Amino acid sequence: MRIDIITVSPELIQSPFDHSIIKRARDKGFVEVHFHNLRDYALNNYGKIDDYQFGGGAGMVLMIEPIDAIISKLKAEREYDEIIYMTPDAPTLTQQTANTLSLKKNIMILTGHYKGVDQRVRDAYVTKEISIGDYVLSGGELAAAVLSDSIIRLIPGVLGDETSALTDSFQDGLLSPPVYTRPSEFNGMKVPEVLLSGNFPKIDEWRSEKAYEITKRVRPDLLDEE
Ligand code: 6GU
Repeated sequence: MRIDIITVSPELIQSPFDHSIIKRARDKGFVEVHFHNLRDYALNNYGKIDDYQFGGGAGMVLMIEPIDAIISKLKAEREYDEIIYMTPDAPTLTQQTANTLSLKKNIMILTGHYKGVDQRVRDAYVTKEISIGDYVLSGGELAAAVLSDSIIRLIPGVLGDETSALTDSFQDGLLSPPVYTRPSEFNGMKVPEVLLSGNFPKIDEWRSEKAYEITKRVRPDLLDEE
């Protein structure tokens, strides 16, 4: 997979890609991530990429020309499965969306800043818009890192233990059950007996029950959706 990220602040987004599972995925060639600084496509030597909004109102709007320049350049080099715009006024990212995107070949992610981008960018180029939740961030960079992480870890082969992504919270519509490791007792706090029993059908059953219990308690809305 190849992910191209267009941003005003590459330095704000790069570090999550240099650690842990995502770094390993890049090192092993499962994913290539390229960052493009929108300022390199500015209209003039002052690096102008934004302007006041027509009709008045606070906040600057990212202009269409620099964005057109970088998107056109990338599109001439390869075909993109999706051109995604990160914005709070969009459908919320779900595990299902991450699953679907993890099977794509080339993805472009455009991150907004200030008041966002000129609507014509969204109308003309963007094929999918994604928010990461009902709150506002100062820019789309962190959201793009979140989206990329959720996708990259699902690329077949990235997680060593192939089953581990399948047992994630949300993958079966439920949150994850609690986990424990050694010691089996700490300051009088004991690990549930069943997990030490070696009885795997019983352990599976306990985990399913717990997953259901926890989902019902903290995210009952997930059960309603079924
Ligand atoms: Cl994608 N961008 C911004 N700026 N804020 C957000 C968001 C995105 N998703 C949730 N809040």
